[in-house]
Amino acid sequence: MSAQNLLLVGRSSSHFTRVTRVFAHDLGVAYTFQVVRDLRALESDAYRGNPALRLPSLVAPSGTWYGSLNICRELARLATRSIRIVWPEQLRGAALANLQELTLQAMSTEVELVMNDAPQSALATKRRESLLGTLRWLEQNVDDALAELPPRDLSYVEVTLFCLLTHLEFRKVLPTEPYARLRRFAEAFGERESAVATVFAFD
Ligand SMILES: N[C@@H](CCC(=O)N[C@@H](CS)C(=O)NCC(=O)O)C(=O)O
Repeated sequence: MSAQNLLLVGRSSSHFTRVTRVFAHDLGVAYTFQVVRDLRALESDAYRGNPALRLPSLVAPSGTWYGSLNICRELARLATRSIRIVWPEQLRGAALANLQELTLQAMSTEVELVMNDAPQSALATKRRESLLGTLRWLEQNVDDALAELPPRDLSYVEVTLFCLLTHLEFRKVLPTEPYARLRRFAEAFGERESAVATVFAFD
């Protein structure tokens, strides 16, 4: 698949976009990147038709795919490189499944906090508590949960967790210093070529 046939619509500062770029890199799938300039745009055209007004989207010969998991799956179908991927539905046991759920929820909570115009509101206070409680849970459970993953080259749960943790620092939403195990995980994962190639930046 040539870069001309695939258009990834997102932002270099977006953690959900980064998830898809890590997958594309590891899968060896080339794409053209189109930046969504205004995250507050109210027309779905700005997001390649996504009526939820969210990014990323992937415009492919098979159709336009909304959301990072859909996009990663389509990238895996398009790839000629064969790698072992662990998808969310393959996670066995509550610890790993909850790690995935809480990571994705924290990513969404973080988006809400970054976009929030009323940081002192009761809702924003609750969301920050939610994020703090989630990080405490992730810290306590990350090592045992990840130890249950089967042999793999890539897993959605690890990529999303890495993108969450690095984004918290990048957008200065919360410091990650108190979470030593999570930081160790992020440091180790951050050495991968695909992590180095997709470092957050403001477009
Ligand atoms: N479920 C979507 C969530 C995407 C999402 O929330 N993206 C953020 C940027 S990282 C966004 O579009 N935010 C705009 C908004 O919340 O209005 C996915 O997995 O890609």
